[in-house]
Amino acid sequence: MPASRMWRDHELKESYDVVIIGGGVHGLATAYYLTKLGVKNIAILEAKYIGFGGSGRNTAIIRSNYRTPEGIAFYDHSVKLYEQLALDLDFNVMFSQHGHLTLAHNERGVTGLRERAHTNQLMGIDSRLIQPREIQELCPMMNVFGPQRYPIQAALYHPPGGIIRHDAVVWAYARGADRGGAHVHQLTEVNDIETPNGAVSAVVTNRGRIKTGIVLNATAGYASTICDMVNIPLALETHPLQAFVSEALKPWLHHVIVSSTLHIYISQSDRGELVSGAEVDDYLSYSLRGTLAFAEGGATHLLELFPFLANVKMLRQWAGLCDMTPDYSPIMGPVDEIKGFYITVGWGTYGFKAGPASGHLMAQCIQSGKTPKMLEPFLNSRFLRDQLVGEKAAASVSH
Ligand code: PYC
Repeated sequence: MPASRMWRDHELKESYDVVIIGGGVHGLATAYYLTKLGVKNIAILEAKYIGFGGSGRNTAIIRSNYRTPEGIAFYDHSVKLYEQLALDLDFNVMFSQHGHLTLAHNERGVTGLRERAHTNQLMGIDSRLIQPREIQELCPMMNVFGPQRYPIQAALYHPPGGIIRHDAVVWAYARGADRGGAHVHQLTEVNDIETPNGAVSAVVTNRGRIKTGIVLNATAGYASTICDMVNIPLALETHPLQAFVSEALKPWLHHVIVSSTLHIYISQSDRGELVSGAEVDDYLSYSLRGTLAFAEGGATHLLELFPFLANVKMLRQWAGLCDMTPDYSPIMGPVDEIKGFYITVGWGTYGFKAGPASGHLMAQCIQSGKTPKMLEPFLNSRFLRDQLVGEKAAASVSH
């Protein structure tokens, strides 16, 4: 008997109650949680294939050790949903909570991490400042005490942080949404959104027109292109973020290691590959190509922390698109200008870890028509109110 497909193909229906643009973790999670709330007539439109965008191009780091109380509460909600996800979706998403270490190499860095540790602890998050001796115990292979340009002074240790298998997550959400009745439409590109009288009425795609009263923009890279269709400017810039992966090694790295001074983060996957990345490219671009400059810079910084990796081979390199907002926080919720138009965008370099929380809360928002409390700080209107949610210092690698 042929194996059954994880989700089915469908003809495009003439109308759906909800149309979700973007078949990444955010769109699929929203669809899945909507079906659990009883909303079944949903289309998820993906221009390429499921997980083609940021969901297939990230380094799959999960954590909640953010800086602001709003950010911490939100990402903690996501970690908790991730902890239950394999059970909830009946699919092994390979969540490995082996701990997350953010290194500080100077006094200002230590102060920043201490502040974060205190706020994390006040919010009930397992997160604390540790000294070089404990860092060395946790990661014996790291160059903690040897000669270095930027000696390690302390680290923020976050035991529940870790890594997950990103494609397992998107496939499992797609299957869950499909089983709940949602239609997953790949290779379906949105060309226009009709909004007569200030309310969503239809979405025009390369496969035809769909009548609908509710649209969710859950795209990355093209978030502003979709919002332009309804004349809503977004406060974001799109930058590529690159990463690379090494040949498989025996397991030796049992934590996620991040250094913003060295602009590097690294973890070891269950297959033994080292997965590493840096800060976003400093130019605006939609290019998905890797650069030699990034590979050289990343390798150089990595060798400062782990000199023994000098002869390890890099297998492949890639780039994804990151929509960076001024405060390094996402933009979620309904928009004031257009009835029935919702967004979950601006996910910068922190989108994958947030997928379950954004999906869960956006589904509640759409189903009830009311913005959940946890989403309120992230509304698009915060830029007009000048109430930013400053998370730049807690982005894994920020300049
Ligand atoms: O925010 O944890 C993070 C992250 C890791 C890689 C890019 N962003």
